[in-house]
Amino acid sequence: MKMTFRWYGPSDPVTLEQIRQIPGMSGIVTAVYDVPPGEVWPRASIRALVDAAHAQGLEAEVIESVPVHEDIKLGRGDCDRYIRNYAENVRRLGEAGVRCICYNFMPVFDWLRTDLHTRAEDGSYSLSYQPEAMAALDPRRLSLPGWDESYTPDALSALLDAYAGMTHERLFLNWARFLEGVLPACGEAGVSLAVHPDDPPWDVFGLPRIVSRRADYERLFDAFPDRRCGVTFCTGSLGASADNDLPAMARDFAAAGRVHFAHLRNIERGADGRFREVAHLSSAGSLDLYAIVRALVDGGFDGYVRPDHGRHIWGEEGKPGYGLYDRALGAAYLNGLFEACERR
Ligand code: DNO
Repeated sequence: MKMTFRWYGPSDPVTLEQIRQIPGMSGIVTAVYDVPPGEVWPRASIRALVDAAHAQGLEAEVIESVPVHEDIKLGRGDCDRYIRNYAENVRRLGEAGVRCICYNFMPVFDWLRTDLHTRAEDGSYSLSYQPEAMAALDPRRLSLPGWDESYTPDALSALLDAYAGMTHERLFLNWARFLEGVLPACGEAGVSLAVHPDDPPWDVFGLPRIVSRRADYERLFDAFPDRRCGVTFCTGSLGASADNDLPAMARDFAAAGRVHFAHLRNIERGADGRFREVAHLSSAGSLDLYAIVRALVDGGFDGYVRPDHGRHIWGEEGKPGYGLYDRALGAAYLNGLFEACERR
């Protein structure tokens, strides 16, 4: 495996100089952030990211994310042009040495939490999700980080209207059309696609979600035998549902050659879908990170890993989930788990 760290570009308060000092870091996970979803990324912007990483002795082989335009998910309007643009991004990223692209296929909203500053007893802060707070939210007026915040309230309303009547089945067919358009470029460019699971892994605000359960993955793998059509195994997302058997899924998906990227973190699950993000250690939450890493390794996993959301500790402030300290502690812990599991 290759241990990586997410970096939000030159405006990220966490610097490349800091990232390179975390033991075992092979590279960064990043993206071009100033191009609207659906458009082609300028080669110069891609180059600048790669060069910045290389200048610090880090690789830039993973992109998270190239966003999928809503017209593709809706199967409407300019969707074929957006699919062609996506394929062009895959080729350009491949030319620049990128090997893995993470994306998601969640309608409108990316990851959702109801509180970004939940205080734990030890004084650290983390993200959490409470179903009753969720029920009180009006999706048309929502303003939480974690998804495209550039929508005006009117644009967001129009988009939600466009999804009226969208079914799981139609969404899957639109996903398949996207993959048929993009996978040939992945083959040419030597790039793997790694779909991120729905977070949380259930429908929200009446919008269907289709990357939540083992059966969703089995359908994808059956429809697309090409291993480049793969997954980002995100433990915190999938693990929010107690129905997902993470070690079994990790082992089986890795053995099928589909896990190109793993987001590893822990959560503490409560009743009725509530959860709170915690430190990475198995003992800190509901997920057995040791069993998951063991399963990935047993399945032959040889992809990219990153510590996912950290808590805010030691007074650090900044982007929710993406401070330096707790993610660095997470990386150190995960390096230990992998070393123990990989050494026989
Ligand atoms: C949250 C991330 C997600 C992820 C996208 C991938 O912290 O895991 O926002 O980047 O869903 O497209």
